[in-house]
Parts: sequence; C-alpha cells; structure tokens
Amino acid sequence: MRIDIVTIFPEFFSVLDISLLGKAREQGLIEVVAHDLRDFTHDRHRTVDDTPYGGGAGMVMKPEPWGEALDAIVGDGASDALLVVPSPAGEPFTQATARELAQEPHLVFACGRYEGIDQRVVDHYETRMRVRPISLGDYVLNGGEVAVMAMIEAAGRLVPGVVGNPESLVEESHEDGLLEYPSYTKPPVWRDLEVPAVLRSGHHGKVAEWRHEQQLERTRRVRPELLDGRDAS
Ligand code: 6GU
Repeated sequence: MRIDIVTIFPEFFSVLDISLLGKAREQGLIEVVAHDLRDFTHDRHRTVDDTPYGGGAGMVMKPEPWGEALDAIVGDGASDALLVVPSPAGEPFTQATARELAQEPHLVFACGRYEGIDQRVVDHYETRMRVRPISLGDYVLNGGEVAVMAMIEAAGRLVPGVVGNPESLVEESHEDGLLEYPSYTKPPVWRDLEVPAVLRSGHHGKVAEWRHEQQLERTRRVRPELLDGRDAS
C-alpha cells in the first residue's frame, strides 16, 4: 500500500517510523510519504490560507497549493487512488471504514487546518478520482493530522502481514460489532483480586461462552446502541 499525506506539518508524521507501522514500512508492506503543502506555494511567505468569502471567523485554505500538490501526487488526469479528506463534517470513521481503506493500493490524505479547505478542491477532485471526507468523531480538532494518524494506524494494521498473528485481529472490540472481553495474565491473584476461575479451568467451551457473555454484558452497559438491530437472544 502506498500512502501520501499533504500537510503543513510533514514532520508530525515522523512517529510513523516507530512501532508496528514502522516495521511494516521497513518490510515494504506500506510506503508512506508526507508532503509539505507550502512547497507548492510561489510567494515569499509561502501562503496557504486566506479570509473566507462571505465573512466569518478564521481562515480558509487556498485552492491553488492544494491543486498543485495533489496533481504532483496523482497526475493531472483520472486516478485510481482514493483521496481521503479528514473533516468534522465527513462521514464517521468506523472499523468498517478501516477495513475498506486497508484494501486500497493508494491512499492520499489531504490534511486541512484553519476552517478547512476551499470547497472547490473536493468538487474538482471528485471529477477525477474517488473522494471521501471522513470524520474521526463528533468533536473538533485543530487540523486533520491527528485524525489521519488514527486512520493510518487503524487501516494499516489490517493490511495483510502488518500484524504478525492475524488471529489477534478477529477477537478485538468492534470486529464482530461488540466490545472485547476482559483479559487477564499471571499472577492468578493480585492485590486480592482473582482471575476468574473459568479462565483457569482449561475448559475451552466454557471459556468461549464466558467471554461471549462478557462481551454482551460490557456492550449493553457501555455502548447499548451497538446492540440495536441485533438478535436479542
Ligand atoms: Cl477528521 N478533522 C478535524 N479537523 N476535526 C475533527 C475530525 C477531523 N474528526 C473529528 N474532528
């Protein structure tokens, strides 16, 4: 998978060199390049924003640097790449979105700052490629960078080969629409708290049944809306 990121803070993405995704990059499974939007300006101050038409607070990102940067990445015609635009006004990012992004051979992320990017950038690239404005959740971040980092981590670990044991991907929160069950390791007693006996019984059927009950109980208590539309039994 190839990932291009356009941002005014390319150095922000140096943390991708470490941890699990750093290894995936060393192995050539994922190639990530962060581009500096200001490299596509032509004025002395490397200006990327201007005041909004119609008035209002804040600044809007100018379309010209975005057009030059994105053309440099995808060419000047139609592209098979998917352009992801992080925005609190986008569709919500879920585990299903992460699975879809993980299937894409080429992702381009356009990180806006200020009050967002001139709408014509999305309108134009929609005529040449698939564009998805995506929100991390119902709260406001100062820019798309942190959101893109989360999306890359969630999608990147689903790319085949990135997570060593693929089995560890299936029993996680959200993979089956439920929250995950609680986990325990040694010692069997810690500060008077015991590991549930069933987990030490060696009875695999009972363990599986207990874990599923825990998933349902936890989901009902913390995220009841995740159970809507599921078979009550
Ligand atoms: Cl994707 N971007 C920004 N700037 N704020 C957000 C967001 C994204 N998702 C939630 N808040």
